[in-house]
Amino acid sequence: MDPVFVEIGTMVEQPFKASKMSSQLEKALESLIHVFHSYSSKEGDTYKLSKGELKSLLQGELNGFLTASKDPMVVEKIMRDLDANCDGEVDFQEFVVLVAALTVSCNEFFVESMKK
Ligand SMILES: [Ca+2]
Ligand SMILES: [Ca+2]
Repeated sequence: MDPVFVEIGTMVEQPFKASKMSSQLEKALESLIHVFHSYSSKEGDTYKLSKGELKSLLQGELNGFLTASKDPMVVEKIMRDLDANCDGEVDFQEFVVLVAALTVSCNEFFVESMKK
């Protein structure tokens, strides 16, 4: 693993174990984890999203984005894009790529709206 990530691991351990994740961003990270696991634990591997679980997560948590897409294959495409190691499931590390991409896009619209 990249050295900076190893360092982040040690930075996170103490506050996480002490349940001192209390800032707005820390809470956002925590809810990201909780949302992922509430869907990933429904069937098969507890720590990975099957295609069905990914679909429920998208429908339950990102329905606005999902319905904005006119593509009926959108779930399949997202699945294929996210499944970097091609094991047919989306683990947390693969999932955050989607979250990062959505966050970047949302921020672009946010910045745009601030200019007006
Ligand atoms: Ca699962
Ligand atoms: Ca995978």
